[in-house]
Amino acid sequence: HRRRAAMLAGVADQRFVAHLQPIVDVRTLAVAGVEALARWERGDEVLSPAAWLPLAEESGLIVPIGADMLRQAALVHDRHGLAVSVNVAPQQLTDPGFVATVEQSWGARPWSALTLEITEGALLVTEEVLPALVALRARGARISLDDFGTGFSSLARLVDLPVDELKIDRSFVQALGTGRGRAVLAAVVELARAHDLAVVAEGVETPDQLAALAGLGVDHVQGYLLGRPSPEPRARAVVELPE
Ligand code: G
Ligand code: G
Ligand code: MN
Ligand code: NA
Repeated sequence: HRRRAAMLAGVADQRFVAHLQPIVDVRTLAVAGVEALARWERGDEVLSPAAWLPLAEESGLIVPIGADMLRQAALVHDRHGLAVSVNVAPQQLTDPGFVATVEQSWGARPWSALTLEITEGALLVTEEVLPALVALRARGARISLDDFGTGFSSLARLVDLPVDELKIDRSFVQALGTGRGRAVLAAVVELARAHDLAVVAEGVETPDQLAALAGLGVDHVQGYLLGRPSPEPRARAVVELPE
């Protein structure tokens, strides 16, 4: 209860802060947008979701935390003109006020600059989450299937869902060193193409991974090689294109 009270106070004091990680065009390395990743700035500590997300979900506080992330995403768009991707928890999607919360946060901003990241698991657990996604997508928001490939679901089923983008989990990027890993990703990219889905690869840490992903034809890349999450977005990726 004490941890829950501390978390509630943190929400009220707006201590859950969006750190921003660049999402980069795989060919030009231009910054195409940023992912907002929540950090709890508690005293001198900066706590990653691993330290507090389970309790936030258990207590339901992920709903107001998520609403505050949407508020911050809109400010990021205003300040930097960037497209922003926001992680959305299943509990937010099933909350009756969610569509109105997103509409109020994003207001008259261009809807194509807002991407909502939903995990594959969340989307498949219950069809209950679909109406909110359909409504927000009709508004113009983009829907991204986060951690794609970790959910053991059939690809055929996934592409029938209301999604615009596949965000390939970093475990697949790590497997790129092997011929088999490369073949799996090639199949995913082909599937995405066939269904007009954009492809983002996350967890890109090495130049070899970046080159392989460019070769496979993904659209965007994200990872420590391109830039770590930080409170202020950077204007360009940290790596340089080879001459
Ligand atoms: O930023 P980091 O790698 O520590 O994130 C760890 C996990 O927490 C990731 O799965 C990420 O999707 C999740 N996460 C980060 N920010 C948010 C958020 O604002 N809302 C939700 N629901 N999950 C988030
Ligand atoms: O599940 P989701 O994709 O939202 O999680 C993003 C998480 O991955 C964030 O916690 C972020 O800090 C982390 N992350 C981002 N880039 C890298 C990377 O290159 N390597 C690793 N190991 N983690 C990363
Ligand atoms: Mn994400
Ligand atoms: Na992910």
